Amino acid sequence: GQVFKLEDYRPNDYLIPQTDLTFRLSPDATRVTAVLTIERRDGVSVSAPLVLDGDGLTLKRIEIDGKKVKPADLLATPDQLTILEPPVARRFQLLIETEVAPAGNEALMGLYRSSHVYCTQCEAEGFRRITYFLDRPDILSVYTVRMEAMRDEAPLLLSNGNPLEKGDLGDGWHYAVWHDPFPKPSYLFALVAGNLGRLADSFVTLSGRTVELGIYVEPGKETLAGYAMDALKRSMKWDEEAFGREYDLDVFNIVAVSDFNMGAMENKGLNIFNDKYVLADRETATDADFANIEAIIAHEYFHNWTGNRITCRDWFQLCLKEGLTVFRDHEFSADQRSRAVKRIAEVRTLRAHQFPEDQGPLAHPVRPRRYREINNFYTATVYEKGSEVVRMIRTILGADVFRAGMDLYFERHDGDAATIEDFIKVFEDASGRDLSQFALWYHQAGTPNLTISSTHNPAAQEFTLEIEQSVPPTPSESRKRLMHIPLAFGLIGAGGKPVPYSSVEGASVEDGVIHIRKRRHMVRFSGVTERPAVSLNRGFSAPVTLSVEQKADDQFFLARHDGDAFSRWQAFNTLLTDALISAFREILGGKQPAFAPRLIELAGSIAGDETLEPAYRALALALPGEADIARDIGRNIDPDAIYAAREALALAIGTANRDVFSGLYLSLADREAFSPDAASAGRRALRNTLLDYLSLQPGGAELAAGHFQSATNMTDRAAALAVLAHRHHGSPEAVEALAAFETTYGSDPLIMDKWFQIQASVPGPQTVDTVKALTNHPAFSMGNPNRVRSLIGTFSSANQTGFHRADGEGYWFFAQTVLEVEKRNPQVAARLATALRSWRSLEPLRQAKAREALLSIAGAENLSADLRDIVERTLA
Ligand code: HT7
Ligand code: ZN
Repeated sequence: GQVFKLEDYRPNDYLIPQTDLTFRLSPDATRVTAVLTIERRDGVSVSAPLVLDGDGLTLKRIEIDGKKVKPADLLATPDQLTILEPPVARRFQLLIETEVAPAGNEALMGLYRSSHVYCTQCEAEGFRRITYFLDRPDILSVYTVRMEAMRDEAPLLLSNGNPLEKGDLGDGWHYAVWHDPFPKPSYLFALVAGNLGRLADSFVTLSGRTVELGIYVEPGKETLAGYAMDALKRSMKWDEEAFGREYDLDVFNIVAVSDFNMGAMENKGLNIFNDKYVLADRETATDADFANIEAIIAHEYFHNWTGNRITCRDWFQLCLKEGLTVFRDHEFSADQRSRAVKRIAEVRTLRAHQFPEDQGPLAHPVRPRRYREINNFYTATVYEKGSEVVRMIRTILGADVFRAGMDLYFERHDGDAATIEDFIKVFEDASGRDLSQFALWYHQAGTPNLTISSTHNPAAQEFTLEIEQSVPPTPSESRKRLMHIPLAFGLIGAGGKPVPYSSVEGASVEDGVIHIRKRRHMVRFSGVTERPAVSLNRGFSAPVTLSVEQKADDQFFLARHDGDAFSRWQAFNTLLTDALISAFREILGGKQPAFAPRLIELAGSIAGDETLEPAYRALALALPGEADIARDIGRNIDPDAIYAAREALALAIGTANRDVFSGLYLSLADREAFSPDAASAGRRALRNTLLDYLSLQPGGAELAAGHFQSATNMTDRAAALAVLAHRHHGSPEAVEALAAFETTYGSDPLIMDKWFQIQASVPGPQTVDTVKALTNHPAFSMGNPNRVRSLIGTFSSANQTGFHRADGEGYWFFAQTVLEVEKRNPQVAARLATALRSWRSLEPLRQAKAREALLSIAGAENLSADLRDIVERTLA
């Protein structure tokens, strides 16, 4: 396949200032007439051919300035249209008519149908599946869209921008015209046509303009969009307050569809969502679903400025809009909920998804320099690490200068297709600082490591930190340059108070942040009378790993006293991880693992500490996941031994703290009416975490069954079902609860996804057979991405003992299924296939079996570019 390289970027010879589209919609043969105003750029030769992108298109008609183009004057293939000798005039009009079949479009890119609703997905390169175009983000065009459809089939006709006109066409047909005054790249084009219900509201902007808001859902489900609407209005207000950004059209519409490749899409004025991230009430959605809806509604809305008004010059710059918009949605959620809890959750996600990517064969810089298939670069590195890089800019510059830089970005680049260099420059200009070393965070892959040791010299009253940075090699980047790492820290003394110091030498230290720029720093603090415990990477100021020589006493002290809530959580989490790794080694050595009593006691005292919010306590008590432990062990992974270690620690904590946990569990029972707010969700999270521990105690299955039966919301019901299915697999209580859930929710696909997920993540070798059987369940479909991700995705990425079954059966089933999904939807199959990216860290026997499975995918006939790219890089 072709490799696209950043250094090959050139502006196109032509521009398309205006795009007029007419769709005559029909499931198997939709006619698309595109009238494009084409403009040759200044200085370009008149003989320069015009080469337009296509993807599987059928050309029906082509005219230039109203005249038919002769076949000899063009080259037309399904994937490209070349006008060999365009008119001499600088501006001309090109009419292209194509025919597409939305009903048969299972790849869900371009124009497709989801539950009889016509909809589109054009990012990254889906527009070329609708018409021939310069389908690249630096071609900005003003769109006018006319849709014609049978009124019965599609009473609702939506596109980007503002509605202009609508009317009847006779014979049961009608039409609507929409106009978007803001020039936009083709990836932001959208159309929706169908029969949908509407939840309506409005928002008055800072400058007093009224915006009509609409959320469109399957008829009858309008009330389930209430939370999403509330989140939208809060997002609009927040962006005005936090970033001075106001909405710019008269209408803002969101449409929920049930077949969608990703979470949602920020099309200008017409966001299209996976319905999983819109529909919610207490009966159908968990607290995690509510939090996701809030975050994703905000994320897509925030793209209106960071992505749409300022877009990307090319797809190498994807992090320009994605990393920045993730940072913005994180800040929004932190302001709406608990900042500390949000930060811990973000870091857990980053470590679970981005660290393995950065440390494995699919590693790439936040701004990649090469790709074969752009769809495979919507990654945790671009999104989550991209967000961390923006956060570090704020840490380095301070909140006020950061905001000044953002203001300058919006002022300088509104209407542009910009680059990461443009983004960095606004912060250099706003601060007067040189960020060239910092910019390596965008250009260099890999997770930096800091090795840190400390000494205290009481006689000299000196406290010294020795810090060494290293960046491990990653594919095609064997030599790394030194990074600028902002490391927030605290020196903590008796009672948790900060230990004062009079001066520092060896590195620049500003506002509690050590700026590490060299390979080695010896940072000396003077005037330090007592030996402090050192709290490092506070708030997770830099996305790095730490190798710290830290006394266990200090770690326990920090877990009780660190004033930085994130670092306090981190200290306890590190203690748990260290204990789990020791237990893993003991189990491999044939021993019974033993745990330090003070660790077990600390778990009990955190659970009962009323000064800590319940959500925080729940996060602290949630043991590191099996994959987290595997990542920290690094090599020669035996998932069964990790599972056994984790179970042993859960049992030890639950047994020693049984009375405290039981009392707390009872006291947390919901007494008030349901609310999805963060505080109520936090209480449910803590209670459900305690249930998990208590379920391992005598009477645990009955307790969980009671919890399941008395649940008044989906959070508690799903949590109890998971506890029964995972901890009491095959018990009468588990069997009965699974059956009851299926009976109650069998006809609701989004709720059945939870049922699939819970069963796909049951630990143990038998689960591969359960998952195979569930592929034949009437609620399952290989064609629906949500179903595939719930069953196959959960099994392969969240079931360590099931997927990595020692005989390789999990891998074989997975390989076959990936190929089956690929026939319909290559993008979803390619993402699924990344589950094997860490295969080299497995123990040798599993490693060999995983490799065979990967080779069997690689050897399949007619592999899509998407899947080939992932599998070949994984094997390289
Ligand atoms: N910008 C959106 C990306 C997206 C996408 C990409 C490839 C294929 C399908 C897709 N659906 C949405 C989502 C976002 O980050 O906001
Ligand atoms: Zn995004």
